[in-house]
Amino acid sequence: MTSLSTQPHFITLEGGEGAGKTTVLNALRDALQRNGLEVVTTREPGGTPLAEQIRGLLLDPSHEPPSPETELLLMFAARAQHVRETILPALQRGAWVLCDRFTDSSYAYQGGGRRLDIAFIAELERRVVGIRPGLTLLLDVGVHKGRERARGRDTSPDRIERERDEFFEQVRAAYLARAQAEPDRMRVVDASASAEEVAARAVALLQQYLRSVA
Ligand code: Z5A
Repeated sequence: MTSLSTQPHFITLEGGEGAGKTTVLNALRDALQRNGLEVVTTREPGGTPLAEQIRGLLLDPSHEPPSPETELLLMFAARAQHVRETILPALQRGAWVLCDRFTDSSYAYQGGGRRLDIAFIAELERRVVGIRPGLTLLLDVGVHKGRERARGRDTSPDRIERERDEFFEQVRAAYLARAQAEPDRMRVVDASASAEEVAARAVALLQQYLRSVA
């Protein structure tokens, strides 16, 4: 694999902590199913038994922190497995795939947050992943507000959730820069409103997208 193909039936959700991806994912799944479509929902890192084990390694705060390079390569190792075992087989049989995070997360967290070389991430994306989503919804919320929401839910934050606000500001800036560079694929949803309102905005963007690919 050395190039990237856009998969129109592949939709991803992105955003910082507490952006509300879970609620939106459920609303998008329901909307697709109401249109009579088969939907596979999945997440990253994870989405296969092996990739879920890699997720455990990545988020466990009890061992020594991985170097940024280790973190990046583990994200891509999990993704390589996920694409081949879950995403491509589903797309090939005609299902729609809704994924909570994908390669944009690596650009935002490992590129923006950890300051790793974007060209290296792009090379991994081409060689290891080979696909990109037709539509990505970026749920954008201020770092403080998002972290407050996540704190309300988490009893024990994972390793990445323990980072400083400054890290998450860099992640947010990287996401917004990507959305600005690819406005057709990546649509920004203001996620500071109520969960119902955010889900309704996301579903409206999905309906618009479905009309455009019909
Ligand atoms: N990561 C990476 O670094 N590189 C990569 O390539 C990939 C991932 C793929 C695990 O992801 C970590 O891996 C993640 C990025 C990194 N680390 N961080 N941070 P994850 O998706 O499993 O973890 P997460 O982003 O921390 O998930 P999250 O905090 O659960 O975000 P969310 O799914 O968007 O939030 P939520 O569970 O839907 O909502 C959080 C709480 O807020 C919950 O109590 C909701 O009821 C509440 N909520 C949600 N929406 C609202 C609104 N609109 N108003 C009020 N309250 C709300």
